Amino acid sequence: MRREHPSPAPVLSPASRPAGRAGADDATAVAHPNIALVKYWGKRDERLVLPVTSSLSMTLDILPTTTRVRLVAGAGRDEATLNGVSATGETHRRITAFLQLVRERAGDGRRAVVDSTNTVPTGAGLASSASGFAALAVAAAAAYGLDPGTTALSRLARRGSGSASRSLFGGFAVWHAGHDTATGTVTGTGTGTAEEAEAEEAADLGSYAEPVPAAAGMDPALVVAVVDAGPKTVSSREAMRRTVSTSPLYLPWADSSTRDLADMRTALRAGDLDAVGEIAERNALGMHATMLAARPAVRYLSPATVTVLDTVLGLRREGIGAYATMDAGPNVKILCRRTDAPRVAQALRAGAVRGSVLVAGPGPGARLLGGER
Ligand code: 2P0
Repeated sequence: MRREHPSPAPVLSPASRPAGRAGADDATAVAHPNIALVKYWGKRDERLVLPVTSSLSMTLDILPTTTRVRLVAGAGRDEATLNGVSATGETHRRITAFLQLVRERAGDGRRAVVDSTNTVPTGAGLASSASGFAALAVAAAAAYGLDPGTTALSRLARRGSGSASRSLFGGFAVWHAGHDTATGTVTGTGTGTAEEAEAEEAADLGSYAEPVPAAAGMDPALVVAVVDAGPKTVSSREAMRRTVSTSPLYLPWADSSTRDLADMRTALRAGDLDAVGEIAERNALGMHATMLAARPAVRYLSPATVTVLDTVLGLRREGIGAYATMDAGPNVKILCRRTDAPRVAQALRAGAVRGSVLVAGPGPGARLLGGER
């Protein structure tokens, strides 16, 4: 793994190290963010976090999240801190709801204390829910004594945040939507019959991530251009919901995304980085088009984003294979060959990007610190 930008190893003082065995009541895990090359945009079931389409990502070797879960006998509620700050409101609600799932599976009602640390540069504006819920899934499962295997952990992480299912794995990972068509049936809401519960369980079982084979010689890098570190005005959860329910472009994109995924797998197997980049760029631009057509429109891309897109086009005209992808925000991630990453980073710094420019390579999957994963 490369370290062009130092990837801080998760630092735990000896006193804070967990015992490192399943069911130790105290476990710490580390997970890295991932960037989708074929995007997840839209749920067919909000409660189970089942996506409309399958997606495919690269896990990064920078910006890990380290999360410790300690079980506390007799506590009345879960406590959580993120970078030392107490979680409140929606953030606390999501963490507690997630821990509740783990408690139900473990048959252990004890509440937990969660301490999570991101190494994202302050205000870098990069999503941390993927690495955050992946690390929480691994640490909480170990603390509560569950050892379900990586596929089930991926399904569990999905319930916290869809993209977290992919951060269980290193390198490239595909998250299966879990049904055959982009416009699959919406599953039940959990309030219905035994048949509905059975259908829900089947849908849940079918939606997980797994590693995707890629040719060894490809050597990709993702150059992250932070053009705006501010908070987003519309959450990705709300933006997805609005896009699915109001955008006339949503279903055509979902349909084309299914083809993009098949093409992407072929390009990765062949080690064809230019094809990988072209597919990733068209898939991301299409996703943003669906949002622009939502009512009211969701527009994450800023003038600075468009300037970076021009820089990327300029690099391509010079013969450098550089391809852009954007998520629920204005920042741009540029896929290129590792050998071209310094040139790409330099072009970005010379151009529009006033914020940080980070260079990432393929990173590792989530793991428990202390031995067993
Ligand atoms: C992705 N994004 O595939 C897409 C592309 C943003 C744009 O996954 O509602 O935080 O928690 O399942 O995973 C961001 O959405 O959403 C995301 P929830 P999540 O990476």
